[in-house]
Amino acid sequence: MDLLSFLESKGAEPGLAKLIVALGDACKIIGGELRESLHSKHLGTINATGDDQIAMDVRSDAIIAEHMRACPSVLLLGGEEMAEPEKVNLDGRYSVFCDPLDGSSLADVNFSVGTIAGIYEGEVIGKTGRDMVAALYAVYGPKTTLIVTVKKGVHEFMLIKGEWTLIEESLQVGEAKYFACGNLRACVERADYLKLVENFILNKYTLRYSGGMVPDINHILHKGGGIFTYPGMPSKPDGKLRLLFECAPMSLIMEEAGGASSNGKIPVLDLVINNYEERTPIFIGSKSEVEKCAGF
Ligand code: FDP
Repeated sequence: MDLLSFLESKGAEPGLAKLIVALGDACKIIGGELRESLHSKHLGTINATGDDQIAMDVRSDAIIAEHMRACPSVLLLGGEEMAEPEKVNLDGRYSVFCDPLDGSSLADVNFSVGTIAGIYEGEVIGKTGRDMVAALYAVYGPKTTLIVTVKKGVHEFMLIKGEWTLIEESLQVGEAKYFACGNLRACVERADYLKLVENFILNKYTLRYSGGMVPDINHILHKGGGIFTYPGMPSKPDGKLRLLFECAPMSLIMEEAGGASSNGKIPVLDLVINNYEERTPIFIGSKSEVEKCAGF
């Protein structure tokens, strides 16, 4: 089944369904350009939210923006490469927050990278991740895939002969002993994180960590469980990962698949959005593993 028919069958409002299809079209182009161009060199520039940029970051941002500007239902477009969200259509219904190329520091070594997006009705300040109406991520690996939720489960499409084709319905996250611990540098500043990591090792968990949030979380979804962590530390209390266009959409997808996500105290989806760039620590994956992390 193609993406539009599938979204309609899940009851997605027509403007939302078309918006997701437009994001899917943008991801097709980003995936194609990643495969066939040499855009992974560092530019020596820093983006609006403080990261080093490669040419493909800038290009991916332009591809997403072009597709969103052509979509009448988009009100606001914000994301990793933009200082302030752009007002796209004053009578648009949805705000889209997007990380056009997550994990771009891995592009030069040919690891999997991805695009993440969260979609809200209206403005987002003062709302929480629970107000999202849909979230998705694309994975650019040996296969190009798209994981989507319109809050009716989590479903996977694969790019086959240029079309997004449904390959798996209702992905489920239960329990599995895989760990992906980001920001291990935090162990130097906080003994609790070192103890948590030691607990995974001593309990014979299998390490599966790529350094890219998208493939690391995709691993949990496909192996039916596990945990991804990126804590804060005294010198950087909120960690690195952005709430609006990394942690919130991934948390919606994880909860919809039966998993959980926390900042160590409360569910990431319950965090109130105060500004467009805010960051949050994150512990995401199997329910019992997220509880274990909070305990530590
Ligand atoms: P990247 O900087 O390569 O874009 O937020 C982006 C992210 O990658 C995540 O995909 C990844 O999990 C994390 O940063 C890795 O951070 P460290 O460089 O601190 O390990």
